[in-house]
Amino acid sequence: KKKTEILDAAAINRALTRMSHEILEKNKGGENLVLIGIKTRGVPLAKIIQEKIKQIEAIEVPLGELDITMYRDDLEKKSNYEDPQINSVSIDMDITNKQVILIDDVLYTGRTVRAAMDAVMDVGRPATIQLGALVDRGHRELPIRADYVGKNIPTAEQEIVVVQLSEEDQIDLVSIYEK
Ligand code: 3GP
Ligand code: 5GP
Ligand code: MG
Repeated sequence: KKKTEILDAAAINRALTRMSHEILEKNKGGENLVLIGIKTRGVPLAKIIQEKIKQIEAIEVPLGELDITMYRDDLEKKSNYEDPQINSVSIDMDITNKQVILIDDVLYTGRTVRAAMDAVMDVGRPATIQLGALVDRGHRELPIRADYVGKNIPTAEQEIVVVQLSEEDQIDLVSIYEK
């Protein structure tokens, strides 16, 4: 049941532009960056950021992908899950001494990001791992925070943040639903 539209296409685009500038500012340019999108919707977000960095600095930042699944038997009951599982790792570039930026659509408990950090550290030894999320909906269960946030959306546990991106959903929209 839809409640509110939080970000329209223009707002999503502006947030991603700002995050791209913040990434470049914090890392003093794009030379040593690697972007890693967390499937599904972290990947198109990472591609958009890659494209924006290309427009801003004329640098093509390499992009990898992680496929991580929550085995939450019931999405409505947060206590009922196992830890996220890594399904596939597609990181073809050398990440040694790189600034690795994980990109996900929604940051919630932090368990997916913890699993993503494990997967990255298995591949190599980056200089840093940073995190960008289009939406931070709160309710963290681990000491994890995002370095780059599109929008903080304080949510109730029973709410769902629905992220639609044109590459997957033919529309760019972030909205809140009641389960
Ligand atoms: P996405 O990352 O591919 O966009 O977590 C797997 C998918 O389930 C995510 O897809 C996300 O959009 C969707 N999802 C929607 N609401 C929730 C939720 O409350 N918890 C989790 N884990 N996933 C949710
Ligand atoms: P976490 O592991 O932080 O609990 O959840 C992060 C992952 O679950 C993200 O990849 C995200 O896609 C998904 N997720 C958790 N809550 C939501 C939500 O409310 N909306 C959407 N779209 N995804 C969510
Ligand atoms: Mg996601």
